[in-house]
Amino acid sequence: MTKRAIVTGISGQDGAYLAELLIAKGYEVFGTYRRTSSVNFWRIEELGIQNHPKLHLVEYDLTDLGSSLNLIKDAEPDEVYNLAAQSFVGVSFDQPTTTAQITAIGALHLLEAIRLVNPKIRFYQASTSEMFGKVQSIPQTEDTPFYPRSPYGVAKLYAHWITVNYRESYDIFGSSGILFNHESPLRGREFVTRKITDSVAKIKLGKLDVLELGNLDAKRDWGFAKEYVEGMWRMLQADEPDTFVLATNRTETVRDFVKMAFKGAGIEVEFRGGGESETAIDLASGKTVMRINPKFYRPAEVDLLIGNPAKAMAKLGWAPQTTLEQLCQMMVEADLRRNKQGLSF
Ligand code: NDP
Ligand code: GDR
Repeated sequence: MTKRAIVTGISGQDGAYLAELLIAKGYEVFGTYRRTSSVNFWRIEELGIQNHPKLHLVEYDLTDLGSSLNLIKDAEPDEVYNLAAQSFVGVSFDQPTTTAQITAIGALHLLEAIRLVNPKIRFYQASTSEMFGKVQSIPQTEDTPFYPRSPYGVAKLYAHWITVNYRESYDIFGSSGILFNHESPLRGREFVTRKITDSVAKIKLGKLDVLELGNLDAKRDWGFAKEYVEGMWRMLQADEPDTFVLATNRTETVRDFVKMAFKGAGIEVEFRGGGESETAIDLASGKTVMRINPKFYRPAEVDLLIGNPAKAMAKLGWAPQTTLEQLCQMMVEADLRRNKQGLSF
């Protein structure tokens, strides 16, 4: 029988890749989007699935319990993937209440709807390495204690524990994927990797002079989003619900990624100075192509993330494949193409 899945957040990076994967596996997919004055489906358009007969676009808001009940009743899913969130850490400091309502309570709404309508539905919660925050051990695993450092991290921690709680209290198949940063050409431009690759492409094409960034010392474990959504699916095919880390077990600084991206566009840069005065110079032209703007600093920072995906490798047969160099190159090339075509998303 054809399986049915709800993917909340179809307009986001992971929602688009997951919908593509599930359609390829023969699922009937119900992808949710929010009503706005101008809905933007550029990601599923890039993937060429926006008009696929197996993809049904459903208007839905995670902050509304009634909307969650109707969604679960109407779609009659076998699986629900909760990817919707206010997912930008920086914004969560400015909008902590909205972040909590969407990112924390939103997950509870879906779990309540599942409990009331059909507790046999399998549920995936998009948890995050941001829950480790001020890390308590290196590398981080499923057993590392949490210490979130932003309203976003705190909200995600609630969603994570309520998923575990519904698993233990009501026997709901709720699995939580603690995913480390994952990027792609479909990443939003406010996140640092895509901001860098898009700006590097614009600098290369003479459309921008300087890239402005915040903390260059932050270290992240960056993987390829398309591989991470496969891990989400595998979690819901397992015999038992559980919690899994998906990561690459490699960490690099934002500075390293800047250098890699410029190199990918054929520009050799050298970093000079330090702190708020640090710059990157194009060695061929002598021009400054990157400088610090303190407005991009955060009130509290997550300094270092590196995850050990050994449990997912052993129990789900999942493993990251794409190196950071390959990922960065893929993103730079996509942004060069888009900028040449005058596309801005
Ligand atoms: P995006 O920010 O690209 O997508 C988030 C999605 O959530 C968008 O489709 C957005 O819709 C939707 N959304 C926001 N608020 C609501 C709401 N009130 N009701 C319904 N939908 C809403 O995130 P990613 O695709 O990168 O990430 C997917 C999930 O995984 C998120 O929950 C994120 O926090 C989590 N995560 C991501 C990681 C990463 O590195 N990418 C790592 C670990 C976890 P709209 O387009 O209308 O804003
Ligand atoms: P993150 O991703 O906070 O890890 O959350 P982001 O790309 O926003 O930041 C990564 C690091 O880069 C530093 N940084 C900057 N970040 C942004 N966005 N813009 C800048 O100009 C800039 N300069 C330096 C940040 O301070 C930070 O240290 C992402 C999101 O996808 C979350 O939803 C997800 O849960 C986590 O990854 C895992």
